[in-house]
Amino acid sequence: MNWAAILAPYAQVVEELKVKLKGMRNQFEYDSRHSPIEFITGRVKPIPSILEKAESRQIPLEKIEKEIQDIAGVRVVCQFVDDIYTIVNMLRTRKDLKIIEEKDYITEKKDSGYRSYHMVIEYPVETIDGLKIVIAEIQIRTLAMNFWATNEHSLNYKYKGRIPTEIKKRLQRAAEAAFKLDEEMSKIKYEVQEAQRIFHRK
Ligand code: 0O2
Ligand code: 0O2
Repeated sequence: MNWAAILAPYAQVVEELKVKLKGMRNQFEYDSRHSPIEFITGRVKPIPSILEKAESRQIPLEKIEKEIQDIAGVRVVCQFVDDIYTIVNMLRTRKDLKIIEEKDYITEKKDSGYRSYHMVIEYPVETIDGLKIVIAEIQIRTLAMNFWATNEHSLNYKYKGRIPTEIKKRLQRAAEAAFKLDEEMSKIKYEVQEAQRIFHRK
C-alpha cells in the first residue's frame, strides 16, 4: 500500500479544518466577543494505529478509508460546556462540510467516564487527481474534559487498554470531578467572560 499517497489528502483536510476553525476563533476575538474556541489541535492517525484499529475491528485494508473515520482528526477545546453546543450549531450551518454522524458523549458519557461531542464529517478536498471526499472526525470538548481524556489516554497506552480496576474506578471519579468543575464554572461564566472582555480591550 502506498501510505504516503493515501494519507496526503487527510493531512490536507486536517490543515484546512484547523485554518477554518482558527479563523472562527479570530473573528470572535476581532469582535471582542467571547470565543467559544480555546484552542485547536489536529493530527493524521499514525499508520501503526490505523493498522491496529483495522485488525481489532476486522476491517479489510480496502475498506479502511470508509470504516476508520478518524484517520483525519481535529479537536476543538472550549472553556465552557455551552461553547461546545455553540460550535456544534455553527458547524451544522456550514456549506463546506457534510455532517454524517453526531455522538453526544456529554449527555451520554462512556463507561470509562469519557465525555466529548463527536462529529463525523465528509469534507471535499482538491487533490492533484481531482476532488476527493474525505471522512474526518471532529471532537469538541472542554478544557476539563480534555485534561481527563489526555490522562486516561496515557494510562490506556501504558496498560495496553487493560487499566487495573482500582485505577479505572479512580478515573471514573476523576471524570465526575471534572464534570463538576465544568458545572461550577458554567455558573460563573458571565463573570469570567466579563473579566476576559475587559482584559482583551486593554
Ligand atoms: P495559540 O495562539 O498559541 O493558541 P500548527 O500546525 O503549527 O498551527 P500544531 O503544531 O499542529 O499547530 O500545534 P498543536 O500541537 O496541534 O496545537 C495547536 C494549538 O493548540 C497551539 O496553539 C497550541 O499552543 C495549543 N495547545 C495545545 N495544547 C494546549 C493546552 O493544553 N492548552 C492551551 N491553552 N493550548 C494548547 P496555536 O494554534 O499555535 O496558537
Ligand atoms: P486516538 O487517536 O488514539 O485518539 P465506535 O465504533 O463508535 O465504538 P469509534 O468509531 O472509534 O468507536 O468512535 P468513538 O468511540 O466515537 O471515538 C473514537 C475516539 O474518541 C478515540 O480515538 C479517542 O480519541 C476518543 N475516545 C473515545 N472513547 C474514549 C475514552 O474512553 N477515553 C479517551 N481518552 N478517549 C476516548 P482512538 O481510536 O482511540 O484514537
